[in-house]
Amino acid sequence: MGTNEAPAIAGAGSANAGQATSGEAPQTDGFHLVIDALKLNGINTIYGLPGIPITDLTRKAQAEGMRVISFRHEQNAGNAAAIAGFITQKPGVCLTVSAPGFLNGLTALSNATVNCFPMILISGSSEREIVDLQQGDYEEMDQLAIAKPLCKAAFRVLEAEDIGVGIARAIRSAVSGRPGGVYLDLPAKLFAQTMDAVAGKASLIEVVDPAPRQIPAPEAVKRALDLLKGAKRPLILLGKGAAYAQADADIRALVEKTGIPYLPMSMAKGLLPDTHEQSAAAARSFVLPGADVVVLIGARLNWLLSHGKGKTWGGKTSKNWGGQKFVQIDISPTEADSNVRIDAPVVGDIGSCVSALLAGIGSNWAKPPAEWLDAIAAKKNANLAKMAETLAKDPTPMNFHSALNVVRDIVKANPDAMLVNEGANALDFTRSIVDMYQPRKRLDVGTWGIMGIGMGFAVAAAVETGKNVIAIEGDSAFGFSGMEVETICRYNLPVCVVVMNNNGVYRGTDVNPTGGADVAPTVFVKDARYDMLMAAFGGVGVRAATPKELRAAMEEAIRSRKPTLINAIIDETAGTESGRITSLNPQSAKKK
Ligand code: ADP
Ligand code: TPW
Ligand code: MG
Repeated sequence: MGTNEAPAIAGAGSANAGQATSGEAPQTDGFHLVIDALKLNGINTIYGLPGIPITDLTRKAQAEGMRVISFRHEQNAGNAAAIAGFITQKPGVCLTVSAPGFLNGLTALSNATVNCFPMILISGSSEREIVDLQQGDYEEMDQLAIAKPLCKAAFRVLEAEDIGVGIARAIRSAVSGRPGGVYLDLPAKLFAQTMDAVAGKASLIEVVDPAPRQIPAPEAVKRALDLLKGAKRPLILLGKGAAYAQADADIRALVEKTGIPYLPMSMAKGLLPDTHEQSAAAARSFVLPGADVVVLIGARLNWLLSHGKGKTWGGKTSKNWGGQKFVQIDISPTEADSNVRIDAPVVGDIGSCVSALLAGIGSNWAKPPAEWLDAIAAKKNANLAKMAETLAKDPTPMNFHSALNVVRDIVKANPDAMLVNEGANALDFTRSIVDMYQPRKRLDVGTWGIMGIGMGFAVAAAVETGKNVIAIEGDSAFGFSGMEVETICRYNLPVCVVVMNNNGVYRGTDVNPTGGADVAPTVFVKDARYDMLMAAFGGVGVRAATPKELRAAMEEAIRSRKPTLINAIIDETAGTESGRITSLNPQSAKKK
């Protein structure tokens, strides 16, 4: 940095610009202060898309040694930043242009917040004095106001000397307490502001202890242990908060020392290997209504857990409570009682809470009654045997099971590969068929069940971990971010996309009831060649109609680490409406 960095807007200096113009004192500017502040805090990657007013920020960031991953649509860059945050516990940064670019990134910011992933959306914005008088500036929009209700915190920096504080506040807000998305608004003029380089450096903040431990109260830990001691049919539920917390060894010790069966939520799969003998995943519909005390670790009792009540939990109607008592370990004190009574809330960070529980458990904790464990084992083994039978079939055309049986083997042989997953049937079948063996390897549609995370997550998973990435995508789901296969090829990332091509949303068999020329709303072009899309950008495209072809293509993709897209031809009649959540689909009561 230095005096050759001429401000793009003449005279647009901050109050400090005056002192900066005197003599030969080296200067810095808004561009460099943003870059330096991020780097000072160990943030070395930006996911974004250039344009006014942040084009030069992307160039200068790259020049200063940051990795700048440029996308084809901001939503995908935002999803990449969000999942980078989940994987690393450091906020992922997404950088966009003003109004439309900002709005494109906003879905990802909002989704990150809902999922408790730390990210920072930094958007350039237009000139305040014009925007605020609504005089019609280029890409005019009051971005800060729009972002506020959709994220955890939102800030704007107007003066170059405040950039350090702005970035520090954004980082702390994203990762402390319950993690989430933060919006940082940087008006165009800020970037060109100059100030004395020494003063600029001094204005930056290296955030100390950005996500401080939050130690649970001893009486809360005791209350939880007392409740657990009396349990006859205890169950542990691991959520993605537990995966995020990176307290893997202690969580495993808690499960194993207590001998309590556990259920992993989707993104907690692999926290303990899915093949662990205490996993009750294959007996889910037995253990939820059967349990008497349930320990929630970083999992909310939202729709994914039927709100902790109703038939799933043994309640008589959808409103009835099943009678379970709950321990809830969560960093957010207001999460308790959100749906049903929480008898023992343990508020703190999961690492501290689990280690406090472990200390209280000691070495001679009584295992759960054999009656409970045996009943679970019987259910589980019966269900696993049924599944094995289904997976052994080799129907023509290939269906979800026979295709995913291949993916299951490939993941087993490559347990450190990252798995990205979206779709409806393509999601639900993958979740139940493909075992995970290591923590934070499964990345999916999360709390909203959002489509479109696929390629953004895949890019970040590859960039952040350097591991092979396997993305199992419904053909509809893939379409939301499919253009990023160019990005995958451009950065030569080891991503193997498998499109589960059943010619449409849920199924490819719907017909237009009017007999008109338009196809049904859920149906796509038949036998679409998604593989050619990857080939168009220099990657490897394969059409696989049999498990054998799929296996060969996946093995080669893993071996070569070349960008690969496998168009897996799936029986178009195989899927069900909305996959596993058919019951949430409103149906007209009116009979024709
Ligand atoms: P899932 O969808 O897997 O059930 P959720 O997203 O519903 O998981 O729940 C995650 C929970 O984990 C949130 O309530 C969040 O507050 C909590 N959480 C996230 N990180 C931590 C942490 N480090 N310590 C404690 N709780 C955490
Ligand atoms: C942002 C609604 C849920 S699942 C899905 C849609 C459109 C696609 C299902 O088809 P796909 O999977 O991917 O081919 P499969 O295997 O069942 O055929 N827009 C957003 N998010 C959601 N969840 C939807 C729409 C939806
Ligand atoms: Mg489909």
